[in-house]
Amino acid sequence: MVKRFREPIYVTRPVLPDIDSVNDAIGKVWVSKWLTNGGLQHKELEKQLQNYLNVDHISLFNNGTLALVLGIKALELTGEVITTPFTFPATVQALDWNHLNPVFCDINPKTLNIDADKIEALITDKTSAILGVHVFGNPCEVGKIQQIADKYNLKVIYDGAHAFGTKIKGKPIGSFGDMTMFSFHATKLFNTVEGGALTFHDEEIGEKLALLKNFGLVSSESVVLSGLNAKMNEVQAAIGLEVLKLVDQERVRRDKVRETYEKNLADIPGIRIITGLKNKSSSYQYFVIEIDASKYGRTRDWIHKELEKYNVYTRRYFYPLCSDFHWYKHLDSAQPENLPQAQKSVQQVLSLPYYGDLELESVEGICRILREMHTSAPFLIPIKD
Ligand code: T4K
Repeated sequence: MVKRFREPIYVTRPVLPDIDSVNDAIGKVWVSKWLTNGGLQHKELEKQLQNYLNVDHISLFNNGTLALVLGIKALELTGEVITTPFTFPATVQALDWNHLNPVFCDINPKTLNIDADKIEALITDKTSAILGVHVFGNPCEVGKIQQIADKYNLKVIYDGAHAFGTKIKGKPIGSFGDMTMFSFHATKLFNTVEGGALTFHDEEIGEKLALLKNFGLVSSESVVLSGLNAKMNEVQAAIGLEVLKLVDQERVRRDKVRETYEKNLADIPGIRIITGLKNKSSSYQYFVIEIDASKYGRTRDWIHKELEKYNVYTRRYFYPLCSDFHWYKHLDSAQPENLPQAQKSVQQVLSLPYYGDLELESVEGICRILREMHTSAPFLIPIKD
């Protein structure tokens, strides 16, 4: 019999530097009396992240969503953008804010990313870009996507909110496509409390982004375009510099958590691990499984609810599908028969608790619960010796 955990176990916890180091970092900001609008902390974080992510250019923002909204604006897209329905609402909301129409493409059953083989059939004369998401840190098929984009002269943007530090065959994830967005929200591997960034190749885009995130001001009395306020402030940047010191160590700790889950879940029928990448190929952002109810004996939703009785709070990222939002439901590409894999995966996917501080004993406990739920499933006949 597995016991209920005394303290709640959440899907994730933020990476937190020691409070004294945070106080010292914020102290420097206070002494400078420079709190925002591109101060020293901002400059330093930008430099260190450009180096860490190994990218040509980077621009920091106050969150990932506004980074994506303004990145899309900077690329001057029009008409339709082909994207995935299996993502966080922010991905498609960034299109909405740019008055662009999403065209939903079904997903790959293994990676749960946009299915590169289904993109071409969705291209029309209104298509201006492909917006892929590296879901749970698993990379999209960047080669195939770029080939399609080159053939039809489309831009490629990646939502890499989950992909901090991932590499594809040694190449940094932020170097693919025209632009990649990263989220530095509290729940991300690297956080600045709230925050985000865009990485890109074109220096001119960098100049445009600098204007877009600062009201379009080219000088104190000259406004050249319609922008927003989307700047990262000095306190966020100062905290980010402290968190960045901990990221490599956090990756090692999360690798142990991943290993423990994998060892303990390996032989439970009906469970497939989606986020099994290791080392530099992994962002160590989430640990996600897929439940095949016909083999496991229980549905994903049943497990999700039942685990709460044990004080374990999993998440059904990304439920519901974006294509089911009431303002998209009428679109042709949003019809369930056009998205069979996404419709299936959205019923099966579950994010398990995952963070460096999670004790390995707790991971073993969660796996024991998952095993017991399977063995006690109603339709299963106990195997006799
Ligand atoms: N694109 C994609 C693919 C994304 O996943 C996201 C964000 C974005 C774009 C947009 O990026 P940002 O604009 O957010 O930078 C969370 C995050 O708020 C969101 O950033 C993230 N994706 C999404 C997948 O997850 P919720 O609604 O699940 O967060 P919440 O508050 O329920 O937190 C989850 C758990 O984390 C809590 O149960 C406990 C723990 N937690 C949370 C916070 C905020 C803490 O322990 N401490 C905390 O401070 O959205």
